[in-house]
Amino acid sequence: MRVRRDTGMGGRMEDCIFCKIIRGDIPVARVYEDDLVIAIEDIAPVAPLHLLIMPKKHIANSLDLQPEDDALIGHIFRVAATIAREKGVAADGFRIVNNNNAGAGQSVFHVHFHFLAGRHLTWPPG
Ligand code: IU
Repeated sequence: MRVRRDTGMGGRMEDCIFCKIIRGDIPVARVYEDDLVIAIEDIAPVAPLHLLIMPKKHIANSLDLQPEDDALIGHIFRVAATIAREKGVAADGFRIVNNNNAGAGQSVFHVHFHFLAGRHLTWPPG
């Protein structure tokens, strides 16, 4: 795989584990789904409610976003707010985290937003 250090780390969507989940090749329960995004439970939760909200479109990370993705990212934040209300965590607080590149902890190169709730979340994050 060609590594591009100035952008999201390339990678083919055929090999992308989140694309496989989105396509249904790997069966995973969907907490939320619409035409543009899915939300799933993280397999290694770090909070009582730890979801991953991701676009169905393969984008490696925020460095690869294009102007035409602006509405998509706004939509993801509104989906997060909807989920927060539906799960009853809106008032107590929730956090949205997007890691970009390995130095920030990104391990899956399909852009995704961690949705964390259900416990007191400290600041600054580690
Ligand atoms: P990161 O920000 O790229 O590190 O987040 C990737 C997350 O995806 C991480 O929290 C994993 O536990 C999670 N995850 C998952 O939920 N299911 C998977 O099949 C894989 C990773 I691979």
